[in-house]
Amino acid sequence: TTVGDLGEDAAGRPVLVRGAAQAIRPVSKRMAFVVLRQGMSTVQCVLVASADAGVSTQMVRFATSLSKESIVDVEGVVSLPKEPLKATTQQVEIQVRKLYCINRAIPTLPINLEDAARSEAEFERAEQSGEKLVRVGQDTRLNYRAIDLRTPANQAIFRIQCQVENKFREFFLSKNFVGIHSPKLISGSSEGGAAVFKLQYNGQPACLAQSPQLYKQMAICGGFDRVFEVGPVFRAENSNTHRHLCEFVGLDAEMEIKEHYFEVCDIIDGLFVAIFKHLNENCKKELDTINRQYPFEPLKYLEKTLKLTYEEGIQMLKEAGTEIEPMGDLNTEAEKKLGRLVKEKYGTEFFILYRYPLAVRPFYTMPCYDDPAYSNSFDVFIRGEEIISGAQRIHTPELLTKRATECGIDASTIASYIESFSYGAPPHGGFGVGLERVVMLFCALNNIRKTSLFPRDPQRLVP
Ligand code: ATP
Ligand code: AMO
Repeated sequence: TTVGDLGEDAAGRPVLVRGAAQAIRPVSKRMAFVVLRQGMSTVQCVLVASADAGVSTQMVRFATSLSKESIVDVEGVVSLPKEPLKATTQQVEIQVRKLYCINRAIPTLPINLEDAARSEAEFERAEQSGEKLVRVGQDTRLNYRAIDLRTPANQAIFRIQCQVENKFREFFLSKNFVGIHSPKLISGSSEGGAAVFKLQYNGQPACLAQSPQLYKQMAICGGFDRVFEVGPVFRAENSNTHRHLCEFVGLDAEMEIKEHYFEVCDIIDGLFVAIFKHLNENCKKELDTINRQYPFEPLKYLEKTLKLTYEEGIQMLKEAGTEIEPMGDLNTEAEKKLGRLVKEKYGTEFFILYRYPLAVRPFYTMPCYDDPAYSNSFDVFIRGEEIISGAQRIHTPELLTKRATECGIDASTIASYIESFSYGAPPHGGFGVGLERVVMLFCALNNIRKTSLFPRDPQRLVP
């Protein structure tokens, strides 16, 4: 039996349920409650010593002697509760006939799950009423992630993450993209930056892929007109921020462009509107569960995604009193401010900013035909933070060599990539999304570590 499926229609039915004993409350020698949890759902189990039910006082004592989080099997009959139950639990009880302990947890866990599941508002209310509750810090949570992951909010976060990934795949398959897997052990940097993890590959220097960039483009050269990939991305980030991980899940796409790189933006528009709709319509339980611990406003987005030029963005910031170097990049603070301004003016927290200065984009980015100081590139923002970078790519070896050199990259280190464009290569473009960032920002969570199962940041390699 699945706890989440237990409803009033099950009343009177015998059931056998395995779960974790989340809370154990003795009432008397003859009576106790055990709250049993499976995933995001809990059900209250009632033990009452009675000869009719075959429940002895020893069994009640045994149940109350269990340590929290022990795994138990409960055999019993579903019943309607005598008193109203909390809205967060199943609205039926199980009258226990038999209870077996399958595996005991240690008596005192390093994290108290009830504390780990409380919202900030609960802590504040408790403080005001003089009750002492202990907040569970981020590091403690991550040190004992196997316990921390059991909170309802965490169970919901990773179900949402799975839905985003699944929708991403579904959407691309429906648009005739082919799923690919590019190598993660590669010979050099793919983004031109220094943030690479270096290693030895049978005596040769190598590194972990910073993105599938060069290989997804070479797949286009290889005759696949549309490809996507879901895979790990490694960045040797050297600072601790709320939105950078050293390993994250990259959702990447690359496609032939027929006339204009806005064809890529149209794919992003369709993809994300589909993802947001799906989450809002089909993941209500998960979103409500996250909301209870980490309250957030639903994301505001338009049916047709807003596109603004980088210049318009700079102008909006300028008018609001923020001076930005017009040909420089936006820093984190400016991105956030622009997010707020766009929300006020256009009523959306999801938008595309395009036509970035060429100088702030990677070497493979196509310069604008009308003004090569700008580029056919874009970033996409949720709640004022970047979730996507993308662009049209350079598809001629001459220009690619020139741009690599201008960006300080020795073209000989990426010779096979550059040569791929001399064998007949179509105009193309694509984009990369960070899965953890999408979930973090859709749910307005304040830290990317919350949306990574076992996060890797500059300090953390275990667990
Ligand atoms: P990516 O670099 O992969 O595109 P990003 O969110 O870091 O993702 P950028 O446009 O490079 O986007 O950076 C935007 C701003 O974020 C930078 O101006 C800088 O303020 C900040 N930033 C970027 N990387 C880091 C980092 N590793 N540590 C601290 N701050 C960073
Ligand atoms: P970029 O470097 O902007 O672009 O990365 C694409 C997206 O990946 C996410 N991201 C990160 N997420 C967590 N931790 C990090 N350290 C981190 N760095 C990036 C962000 C970002 O928008 N090759 C290009 C994409 C392309 O043009 O196709 C690229 O890698 O959500």
